[in-house]
Amino acid sequence: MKVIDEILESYPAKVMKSRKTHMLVKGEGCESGCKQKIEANTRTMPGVMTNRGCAYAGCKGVVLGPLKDMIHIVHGPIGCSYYAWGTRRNKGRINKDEQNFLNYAFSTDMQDPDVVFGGEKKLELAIKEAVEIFKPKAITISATCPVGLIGDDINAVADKAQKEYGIPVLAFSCEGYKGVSQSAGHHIANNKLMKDVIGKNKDANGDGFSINILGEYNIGGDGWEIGRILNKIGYKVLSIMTGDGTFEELTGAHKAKLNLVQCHRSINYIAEMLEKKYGTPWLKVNFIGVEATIRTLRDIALYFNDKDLTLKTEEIIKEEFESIKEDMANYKEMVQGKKACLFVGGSRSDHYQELLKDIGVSTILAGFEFAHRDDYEGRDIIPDIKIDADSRNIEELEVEKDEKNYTLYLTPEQYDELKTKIPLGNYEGLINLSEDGTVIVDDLNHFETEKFINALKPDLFASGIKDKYMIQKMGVFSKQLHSYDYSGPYAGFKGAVNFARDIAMGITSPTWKLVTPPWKVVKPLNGTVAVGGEV
Ligand code: CFM
Repeated sequence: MKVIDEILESYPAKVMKSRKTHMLVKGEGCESGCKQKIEANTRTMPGVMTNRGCAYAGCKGVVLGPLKDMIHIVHGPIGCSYYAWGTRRNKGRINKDEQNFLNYAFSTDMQDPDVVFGGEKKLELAIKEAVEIFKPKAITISATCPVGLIGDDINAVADKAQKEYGIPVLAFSCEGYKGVSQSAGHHIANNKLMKDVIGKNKDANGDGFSINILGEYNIGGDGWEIGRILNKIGYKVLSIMTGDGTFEELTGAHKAKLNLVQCHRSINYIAEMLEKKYGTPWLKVNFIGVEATIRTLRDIALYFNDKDLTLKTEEIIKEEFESIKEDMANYKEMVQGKKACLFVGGSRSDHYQELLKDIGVSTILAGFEFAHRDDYEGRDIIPDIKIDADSRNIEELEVEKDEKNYTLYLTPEQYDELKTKIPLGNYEGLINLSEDGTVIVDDLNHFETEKFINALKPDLFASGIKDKYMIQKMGVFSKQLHSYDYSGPYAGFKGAVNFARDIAMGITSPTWKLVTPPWKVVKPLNGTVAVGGEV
């Protein structure tokens, strides 16, 4: 594709060589249906303006942060805390007498002397204070970069505090530099939750159509809309990992009969480990999109294979669909035929393609910030992924079969048969799910974003706060798909209408034609550039 060649040609040789492996056009040079390869989960080139976050963001910000009945202490300078504070992950509901600390930010507020002389004492005091004031059920400690650099032993502090206060105190060595992006932090959080939290409630009950929802973080209330639909059908949701989730629920999550995986990237480790340890299969689902939600609900019903449940599923699908049909059709009429680019973290660029399709908007570019090759190419390439030094940094937790709690809902034969019909234990990946001709880019940067916008002329560029305003100054509507621009929910049936409304409103706004970007108004500075030489 011309624009890709242009982008690559403007790079220095070394950058060009690397970036070349991170982009492709679906189906190009692959007409006979071959598998396309993309490089991912590697270091961003120094000097490139990436949208990625850090390992701490993935651990504390994404996976641990939404667990509302735990206190999450950040051991580090206050800036790191501010960055990972609740904001759009603070949607939690509680019943009377339950604990919710989502709106607090707990930090040790490390200062220069703590970096010089060590911060362990300060951390001990912070835990003491938190226990005395809030009496939480459990505490997490997340390490930020300086903690790892000076060598504070947060595990020792956590062990000591756990003995002293009699509650679980879990230390996460998720220093920002632990990986090439937030993805490393997801893995670190998954490992410890699996080791020290999930399965600890020996009296947990998994009767009925019990499920967990993994990789759903309740952004904009998505988890609530998903829960509403599932409860209506008759499922028993044991836990949500981790949106509006609790420590308490996680301890009994091992009893579920099926795990649904919404965001594959952030939680596939737990999904895999649960299957190995307890026999619970996982199913890749997508609640983003009307058609996607309907398909997902039917897939879940197929797994449980119960006559009444299947009938109820169809009844609810019909009822919900009827209630939104007209609104969806109206919005579709307003935006049909428009083109979108999607660039989000590690799963939404795939999920949102389906919702956009519902309203007639096609995706012409899709990319992830920090996904791995399996999120692009599908899980069957996992054995071919080369483990590099950066990935080796993070422990591959080995779990063993828990003989006492290991149960199979399906016989191995039933499992194999069903696997041919629904994505049981499988994720096909972004490339396979995209239409031919879609540009697929990993770790897109600002320079490339501008180039692609100029060449592809999308009507919508869905991304995040780091490039939203740069895009809008170019006269293109930009929708944040991380925070939803504080709108939502966008999941399920009712959420789809919210999304369609927001997109129709954005695309049809006359504003974009009126925008004159600052670089067209402000003249470049004139004058001779000093080049050195004689004075
Ligand atoms: Fe999963 Fe997420 Fe995402 Fe993600 Fe994120 Fe996120 Fe995201 Mo922002 S867990 S990968 S690390 S769906 S915070 S709720 S929106 S980049 S696409």
